[in-house]
Amino acid sequence: MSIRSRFSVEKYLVVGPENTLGRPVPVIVAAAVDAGFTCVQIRSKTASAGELIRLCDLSAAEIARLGKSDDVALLVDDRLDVVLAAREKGIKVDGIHVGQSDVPTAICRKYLGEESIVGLSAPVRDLIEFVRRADLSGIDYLGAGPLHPTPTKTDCGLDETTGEVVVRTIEELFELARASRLPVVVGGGVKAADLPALAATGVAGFFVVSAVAGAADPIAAARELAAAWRPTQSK
Ligand code: TZP
Ligand code: MG
Repeated sequence: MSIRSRFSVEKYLVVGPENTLGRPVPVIVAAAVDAGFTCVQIRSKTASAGELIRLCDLSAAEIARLGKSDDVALLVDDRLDVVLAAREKGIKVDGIHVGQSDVPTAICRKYLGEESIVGLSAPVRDLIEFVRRADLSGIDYLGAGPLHPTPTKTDCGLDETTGEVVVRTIEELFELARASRLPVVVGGGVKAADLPALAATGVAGFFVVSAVAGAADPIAAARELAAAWRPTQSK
């Protein structure tokens, strides 16, 4: 059975070298996976393709060392070329996450195959309309955010016509969880204190960068987040 049919976005780490306060990315990945995180995305806007491939290799090795290669999905943000090259080298990368203006999901699916995971960031505006009306076939989950404005990705939720950052309200996330047939993972400024209210909306999971990668003690932080997530339902 491929990981596509049983992976979970419940507890989702996004990380790249610019987020770790100088600590190695695989160390942060291991902290999260050991704490029970279910999905890892390698994301960097500064690393070269070669560096990203190396980070995939080392992260996949950490996930394997912890005995979780069949359960914890390893994804790459944006870089279809990196996923393909890593796989050519025999590295277990399970899929890709793309945004609205990145390589189209259908192209990702075509090149990565049916067993891969393809995630998509939801648009800033008209989110509920989008999940009701868009053709989401071939997509495995939706990312939505930010819950709070975040310095990690200042254009998250940015409406380019108004220059305003649009945050997701808890009420909107309730509606989104009900309207979406795909699992929805929510991030952007998420901290442990947000998780009870977020879980109560019925969304499938949360994603974080700095709450783990920027923590003084990433192991303790990942454990605190994992313990604070109490899902009300799963999709
Ligand atoms: N996508 C939407 S917001 C975000 C990404 C990668 C960054 C979230 O970072 P943080 O540090 O958890 O606010
Ligand atoms: Mg992108």
